[in-house]
Amino acid sequence: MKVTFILPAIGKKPGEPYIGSWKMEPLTVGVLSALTPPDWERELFDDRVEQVDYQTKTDLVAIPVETYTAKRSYAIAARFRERGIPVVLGGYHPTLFPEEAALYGDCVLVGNAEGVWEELLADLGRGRLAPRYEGPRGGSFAAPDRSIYAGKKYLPISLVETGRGCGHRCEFCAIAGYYGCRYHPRDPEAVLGDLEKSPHKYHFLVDDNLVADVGHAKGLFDRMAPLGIKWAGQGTLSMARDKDLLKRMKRSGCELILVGFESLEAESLRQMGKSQAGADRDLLVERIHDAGIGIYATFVFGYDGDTGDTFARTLEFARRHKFHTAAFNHLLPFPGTPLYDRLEAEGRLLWDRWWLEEDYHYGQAAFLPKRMSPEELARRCRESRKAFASLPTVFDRGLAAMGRSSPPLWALFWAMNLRLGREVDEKMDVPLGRNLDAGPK
Ligand code: B12
Ligand code: SF4
Repeated sequence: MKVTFILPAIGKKPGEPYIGSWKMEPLTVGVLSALTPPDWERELFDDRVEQVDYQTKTDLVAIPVETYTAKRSYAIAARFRERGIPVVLGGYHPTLFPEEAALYGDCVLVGNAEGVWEELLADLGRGRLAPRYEGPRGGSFAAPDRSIYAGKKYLPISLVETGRGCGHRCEFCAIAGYYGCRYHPRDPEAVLGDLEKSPHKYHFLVDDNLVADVGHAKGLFDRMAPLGIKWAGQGTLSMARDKDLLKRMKRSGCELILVGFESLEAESLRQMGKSQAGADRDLLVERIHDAGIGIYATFVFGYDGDTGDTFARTLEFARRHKFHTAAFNHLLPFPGTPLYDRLEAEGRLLWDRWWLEEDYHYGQAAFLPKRMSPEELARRCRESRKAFASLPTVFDRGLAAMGRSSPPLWALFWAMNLRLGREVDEKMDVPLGRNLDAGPK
């Protein structure tokens, strides 16, 4: 028996290559491959870096689906189903909106695959594939089979999990919906095993909130320190309330941490249910920088407290703290989140399913903001990104980065920032689900 994994891409501008900074190894597929019994043959087509072979001889096609890639996933699924090959859909989007996924696949796996994927394959072998399987939401973690990435041109960085989920309840967040606002730490021994086996020195610890359980995080960081690796991760600003945690993070190889500031507007923070920072925001930022860790700051615009002035204030904040890098995103209603339900109830969605719309482009607002038009929201986000990526700002931030960070972080700074402006142009206006079966990858 053979399973074909397909990692769908978002979309592409005609004749242009796919977005370079997104070409990371797909950890999801590594994990699914590890769970697949050894007597199964397996192959991977990564739509971001190669053409999908629709004629491949296989018994099952398995597609991880995110909301941004749903349209593309369904198109790929249709091509295989025409040939009578069963398709299973899983991941964030099918878990949060299984009713939709069920229309486009023969089978939907809701939740995590550990413990259920094996059962699904056995059922297929017996000719009894069920339309739906329910997996756990956190708890057990399989170590990835990285051999499935062989021959693909990915960025030289390994993705590793140290836990799943997050205890917070931010209104817009798909993680909160998927994991029911609970955090599930992974056994540190298993994390260390993954790190030791990984072929790269640089790692992205993919948890959405690495510091959700501070005790677990500290213990893990202490055990990582002797490995001599470098890593980047994601966590809430509250981590800086614990200086000891920051010290251990740095010692374990942390170079860069993505922090979701989301907003500087008190009303917007209240509305989104984000409570990890307030008046002490500046102090906490300085503490992270003083610990020798760079910050990838992310902001979201479009909440009801946001006005035109919010963008200027946020840009000033990002420039003043000379962040390593920053993202200025518009709010987006993902299905299965309280945000989506609220905007729908308020009649403010521009489309019921923006992710399937023929003309929807990356960077386009999908709802009616209260104090500006959808076009102004999208335009101002783009302008903020470009302003933060302008050369004078990059050099100003680069000098600060040199003073406060290690040589690897400084090198990373230039690698990321010198092409930041170009990257903004690359991503903006990419049409979802289009132009992927021809042209350069
Ligand atoms: C690493 C990462 C990236 C990397 C690239 C990842 C890659 N695919 O190569 C980068 C930085 C490029 C990236 C970019 C973006 N990302 Co991202 N990313 C992640 C992150 C942090 C980790 C993903 C991961 O490896 N998880 C570990 C694996 C093992 O877990 P898993 O995917 O959930 O898989 C398990 C189950 O869900 C299930 N499963 C999953 N798929 C399938 C499929 C089948 C067939 C089966 C049976 C089971 C199954 O089995 C697995 C084992 O249990 C997640 C958040 C997270 N912690 O998961 C966000 C996340 C997936 N990203 C998200 C988003 C929104 C984006 C961007 C759109 C951001 C932006 N505005 O630009 C882009 C889109 C990029 C794209 N799709 O091409 C959202 C998606 C939300 C949604 N509803 O779809 C997430 C959930 C973050 C969030 N907080 O909401 N991302
Ligand atoms: S803190 Fe981050 S991961 Fe946790 S619910 Fe909020 S946005 Fe999601």
